[in-house]
Amino acid sequence: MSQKYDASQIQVLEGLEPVRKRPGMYIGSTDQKGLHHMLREIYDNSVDECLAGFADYIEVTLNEDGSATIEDNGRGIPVDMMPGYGKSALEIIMTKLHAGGKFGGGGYKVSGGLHGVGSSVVNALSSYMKVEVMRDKKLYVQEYSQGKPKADVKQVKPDEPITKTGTRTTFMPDNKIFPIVDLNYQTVKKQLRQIAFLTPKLYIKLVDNRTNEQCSFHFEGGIKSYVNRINRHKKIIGETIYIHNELRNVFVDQIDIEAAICYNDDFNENVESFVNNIPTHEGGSHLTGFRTALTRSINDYLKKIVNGNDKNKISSLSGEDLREGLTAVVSVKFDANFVQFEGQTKEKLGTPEVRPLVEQVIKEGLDTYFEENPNPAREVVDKALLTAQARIAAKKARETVIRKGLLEGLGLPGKLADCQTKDPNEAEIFVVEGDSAGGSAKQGRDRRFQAILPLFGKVLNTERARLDRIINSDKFKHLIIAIGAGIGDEFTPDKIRYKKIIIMADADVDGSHIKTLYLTFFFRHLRQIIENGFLYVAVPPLYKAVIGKDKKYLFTDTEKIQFEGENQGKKYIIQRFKGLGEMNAEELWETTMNPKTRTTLKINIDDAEEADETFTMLMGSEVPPRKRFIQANAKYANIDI
Ligand code: 0RA
Repeated sequence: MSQKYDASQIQVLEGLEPVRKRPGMYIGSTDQKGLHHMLREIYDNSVDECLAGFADYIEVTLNEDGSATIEDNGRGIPVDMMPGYGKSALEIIMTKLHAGGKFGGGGYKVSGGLHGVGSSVVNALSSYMKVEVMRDKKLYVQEYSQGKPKADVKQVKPDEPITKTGTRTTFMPDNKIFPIVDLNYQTVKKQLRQIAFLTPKLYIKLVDNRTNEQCSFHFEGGIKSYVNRINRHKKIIGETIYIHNELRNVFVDQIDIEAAICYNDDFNENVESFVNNIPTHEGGSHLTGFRTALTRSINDYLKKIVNGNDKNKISSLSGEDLREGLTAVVSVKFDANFVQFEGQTKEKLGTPEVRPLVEQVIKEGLDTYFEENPNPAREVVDKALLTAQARIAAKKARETVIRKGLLEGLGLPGKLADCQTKDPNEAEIFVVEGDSAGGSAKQGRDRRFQAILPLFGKVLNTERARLDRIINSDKFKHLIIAIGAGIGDEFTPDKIRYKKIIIMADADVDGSHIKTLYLTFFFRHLRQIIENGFLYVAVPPLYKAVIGKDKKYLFTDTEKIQFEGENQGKKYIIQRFKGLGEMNAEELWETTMNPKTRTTLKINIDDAEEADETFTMLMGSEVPPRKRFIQANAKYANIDI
């Protein structure tokens, strides 16, 4: 790490032609996710520079023209000539695939982006890009178009004397590649907040010049602050435990391991894991090591404090008992060259050597903590013992429920209007709130492949409900049976009857509450459905505009204002849909159900997690945050999901 870098250490591979041919191969996709990934690729380099100890400030600006600028106060990308290339290192880094992605001997590169592809890929997929480097009191600039340099790297006269070092990159995502070039302030804000939690040395600022919004992040407490944030509306048990250590190892060279752990009084678990600051939603070897250590350490401590004569006491806790109410952030950092990602979405750490290392560090850290902090330790153990007792009782209850054939024997719910196809790849099910909307949906659908399940009535508060109660609630029971794959331990993905499950609710506050509830339910009890990309929400229009014989549906208030602006002098009528039930079958089909004309939003784990947070706040055990939230939002009466 201490070795000096220069141009000769950067390995050069190939040109950028393949990137524009198959962008998805390099950035995953060209939708909103891929677009935001572009930005992340750029600032990850700045984060690397911070992790290497040379930068502590990153500023991200979303510019009015749709481009973005990322500036850091690192050493500045090297601009000296590359031996054997006759070109500046900067140009090679920006125009060659993988150049700068992997360093030669001595370069310990950590973050390297989701796919570790680096700046050149972003350059290739940008209609315009500019890199400004401040080094040696000089300013160097190079500009590009679709990855091709417009001229050699030039030293230019700065507006003001250069007193610092750093790199400033501006890029405009190419609208020939990305159908929508609209970087979302909230999405970027969330990403940067997470980076700041994971990189406590860093100061991050985000500015949106389109809306004049801005925010700054710096968390000295790092992932400990992160866990405290997760629990900010919860009642915690004990306190947040923080463990950190760095190991050397023949397989992964050097590895930095840290975890922050805290229990709360909920039934659910919320553990987030990261490898080199990249979220690993599917877990992997680091998380396995963490869980093993947690179970072993708490059980060791339990054995120490338990009275050997008391035969009624539970003598060992299962991993499941220790999950209830667990919140934790587990973060490991090691040389990106040894990182193997696997799983459905490449969000699972392979690298088996990491497991025992994490286990060792966490076990030692927890053992020491329990030894030195008997009071909070006792609280955690007592909670786990209670969970174990409840689990044993609930298991008995559940077995009775399942044995009674509550889920299997019953057949499909009477309210379900099933589709004709039995092929889950073609079949979709609309979960519709309310009987009148359900009626329109049944009439309007294409029965060959669309099923309708109208559900009605109060949704059970799954926040505090155990699985056996959820199975017994009518609403979710019908949904679980219709989907066909069971729930909890009994979940069998092969039995899924529809690979598109579309939640359809009104475009108002109640509708958004209902969506939150369903998303929370899936997030907690049928997470695999979200992970497989099977969950969607429908987007119904808010208004119908009629001009003479023509009609147009308007989906947002912005669209309505635009529409009104376009019609000066022309006569038109705008009708507001108060709910889905107000639309007739034809309207519902045209706007919300017909795959050719509708919009659906695919729900990802982040969306569901956010819904879960909102839900916790609204329904959870802590009253004050809910009250604050409702008061603060009463005027707008709008809950974003
Ligand atoms: C390679 C070597 C050096 C710095 C960097 C890359 C670097 C890259 C980026 C990308 C964004 N910000 C960055 N900051 C630094 C070290 C050069 C030296 O030895 O001074």
